[in-house]
Amino acid sequence: MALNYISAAEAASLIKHGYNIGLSGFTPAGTAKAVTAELAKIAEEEHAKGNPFQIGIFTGASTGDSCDGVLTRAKAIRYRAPYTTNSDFRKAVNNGEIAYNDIHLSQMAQEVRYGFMGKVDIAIIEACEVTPDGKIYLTAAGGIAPTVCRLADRIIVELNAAHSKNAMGLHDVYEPLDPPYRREIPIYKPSDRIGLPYIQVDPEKIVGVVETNWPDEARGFADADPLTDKIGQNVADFLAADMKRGIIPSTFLPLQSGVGNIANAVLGALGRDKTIPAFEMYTEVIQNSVIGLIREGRVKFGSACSLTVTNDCLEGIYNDMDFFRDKLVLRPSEISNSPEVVRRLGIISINTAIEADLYGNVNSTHISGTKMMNGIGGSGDFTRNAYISIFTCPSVAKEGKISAIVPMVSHADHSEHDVNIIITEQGVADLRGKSPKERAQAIIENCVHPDYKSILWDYLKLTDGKAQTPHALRAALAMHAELAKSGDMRNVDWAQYK
Ligand code: 0RQ
Repeated sequence: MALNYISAAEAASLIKHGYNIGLSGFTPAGTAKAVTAELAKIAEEEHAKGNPFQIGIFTGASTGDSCDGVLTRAKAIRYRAPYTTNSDFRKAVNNGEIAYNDIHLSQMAQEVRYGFMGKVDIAIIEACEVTPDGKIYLTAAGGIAPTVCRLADRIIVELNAAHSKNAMGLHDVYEPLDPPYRREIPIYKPSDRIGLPYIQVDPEKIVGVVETNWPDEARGFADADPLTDKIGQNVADFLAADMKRGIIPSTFLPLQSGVGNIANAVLGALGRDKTIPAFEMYTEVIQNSVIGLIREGRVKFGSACSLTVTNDCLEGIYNDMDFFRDKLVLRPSEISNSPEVVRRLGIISINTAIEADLYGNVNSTHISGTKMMNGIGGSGDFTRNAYISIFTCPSVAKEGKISAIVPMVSHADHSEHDVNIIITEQGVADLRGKSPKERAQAIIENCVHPDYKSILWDYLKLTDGKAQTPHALRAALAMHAELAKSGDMRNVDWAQYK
């Protein structure tokens, strides 16, 4: 069957008010761009005519501005899942304008398959190649593309020349069976390949191929600074010490690392610490720093869902595929983040917290308990199942007005049962094998900023100190209330809670 080449505007016109669209991509890598940008224009035109026009978006993780950004500004999104980082979307969500379902990334594809979020009307898939017999070769991310391709009534392919055809072969496309007859995902080491290098679809479902030349919209990250460097060094020193005393095998264990400046600094420090042997990554996002470490031989293999790298870095990979082909694999998010595989491989997970409490509960998503920041992303997939789960964060935010360590988290994403280690620039709190009261002591002594140490010790004095998890309930969120009142948690006055 011949492929039907159409414009982005023609493709967008196939999407109607009330539809759910399923997108390729994971972070701005590999996501649809041209059709969603045209769709925003249609929404604005319809709204100008007084007609409703809103859709549901199912995708792998965050997207770029040409998807979440333009569609949010056009007020075209009714519902969206999962993770996003777009600031306009964030504002709209916190204004109550969009229904945002923030779920674990490993669960997104299966929850769409189970029908929890409704039907997928149209899939929009970015590809570097598509064949008349229905083979779609993805670009820089796996995401939920295989699932939405299979479930959607119709598929639009964005054939993006900004991604080299050298990307063919990077992917390992595999969709697990659904319960009750689910089998194990047969990945026994990060480099195992278990699927196909393309998505096979019924060619009849491909209603249009849109040719584009639109680079990914991945953000660059700020250079490391003394604070992120110190956090990174603390992580590297902690892992090296754990290896020295035999808790981590001398061959080391595969690493997962979150996204952002701290993650980059952590990887930089691990790369430099030659007491740690060259290691593997089984992670969701590969950033520039990992590509550098692969080139240097410090990272032996990288398994991920996306290459969330700057465009010059991506071009470097595509131009050097002979080198990278046996050192990288991209997987769908339900495989890259699979709890089963994470536990089997013994992953060391490293993610960033917004705040943590005295007992080791972590908030990754909500500012002061109510306002969505980004979402849980894959942090829960890895943390709950890791060999060692680590959270990092600066000890204070906003010039010291906010302590990242609080008596009780204002929103809980990762519970005390899942969090092993908390690391700030101040030091390392090793919570493994400790009771809640011992954990509180370790966290205050090692992680809290000097401005807040006595404040948190004084909080504990408000409790009887005997209970399994001592709390003074009326005062547990007083530091957050103080922030809302005076703009500075340091002004909290415990006297009124005695
Ligand atoms: O504010 O942007 O105004 O400067 O939050 O904080 O320190 O720059 O750190 O960019 O790494 O983001 C947890 C949000 C950290 C992120 C979070 C303010 C702070 C700053 C950003 P400004 P930093 P980061 C992989 C795994 C959840 C998902 C996850 C995240 C801004 O890492 O979304 O782990 N993680 N996914 O000032 C008020 C506090 C604050 C605070 C920080 N306690 N109160 N504001 N900030 N702490 C990714 C995927 O899954 C794809």
